[in-house]
Amino acid sequence: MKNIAVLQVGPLMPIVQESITEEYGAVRLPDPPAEREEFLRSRGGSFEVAVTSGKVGVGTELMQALPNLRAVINFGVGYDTTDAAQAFERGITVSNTPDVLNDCVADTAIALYVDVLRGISASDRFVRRGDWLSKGNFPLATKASGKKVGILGLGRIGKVIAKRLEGFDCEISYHSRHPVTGVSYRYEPSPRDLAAGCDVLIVAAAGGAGSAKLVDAEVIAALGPRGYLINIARGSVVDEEALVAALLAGKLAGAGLDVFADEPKVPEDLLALDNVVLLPHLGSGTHETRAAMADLTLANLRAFADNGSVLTPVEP
Ligand code: 8YV
Repeated sequence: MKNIAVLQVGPLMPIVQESITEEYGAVRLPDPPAEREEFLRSRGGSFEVAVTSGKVGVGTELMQALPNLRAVINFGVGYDTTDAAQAFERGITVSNTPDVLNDCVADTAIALYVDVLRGISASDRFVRRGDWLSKGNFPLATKASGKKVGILGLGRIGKVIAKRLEGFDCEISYHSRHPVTGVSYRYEPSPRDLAAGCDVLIVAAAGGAGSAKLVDAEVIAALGPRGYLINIARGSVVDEEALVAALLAGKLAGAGLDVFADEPKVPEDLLALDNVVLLPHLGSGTHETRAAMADLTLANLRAFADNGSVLTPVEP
């Protein structure tokens, strides 16, 4: 067993959990609040590395209760649940699992895109209800090819989504904090300008304080009643109340959502809407991609244990 004290924070894939327990004797942080508090009081100072997932993370208070923490190894590309600012201030290394999930998350964005515009899930329900027999043809939908698509956040995943949309002959524009070099897509100076100039807005920006409610009521209004919103990033990037209000009022044509503000809770009002496709945050959820994420998570932990640095660090 290697000589580094590892804390498991939250549930992990069985292969990751088994490996960190076998190789490092990792200890799981208790979930019940009273037990957790006592555990951290008596043992918090002993852990050097925390292994967690993007879903749970090492938040502000937990990080404070781990005074000798040197690394947070995060399963997932998103690390918005971890207090990265505190980590960087304290010189704590943070790693994530970039790139290995680009294909699957981009595929999910495209699946939502085609589904929402063409009404695939809605028409599946139509067939199952027997409406094809009793009501006749399914109503006409919206063409998916050749649309103007705006991508909010042209990072690793955003670029793969754009590449897939080129195959649909889409005209692609984007907004990121800075224009991205080496791409031919049109840069828009703000989320509002991006939304005003496209038919479909795809949210692919990282979560966290910097992107909170970047898609607000004004951006949704700019997208307009013929516009569609797809979100495969984080629920926090969209003002969910404004989104629901626009959909209920017919001020947005439809939405495809893999992520929500308070998962696994989904706004009740969306459940009855046929122009909305709702997924349970499954963007990276394939055997192949989760295995690759597990491998990278373990490789980061092993590299840190062996030489004090990780393979895919999060940059401050
Ligand atoms: C994971 C994700 O489901 O990588 C991410 O940021 O959102 C997903 O791939 C999640 O992080 C696992 O906790």
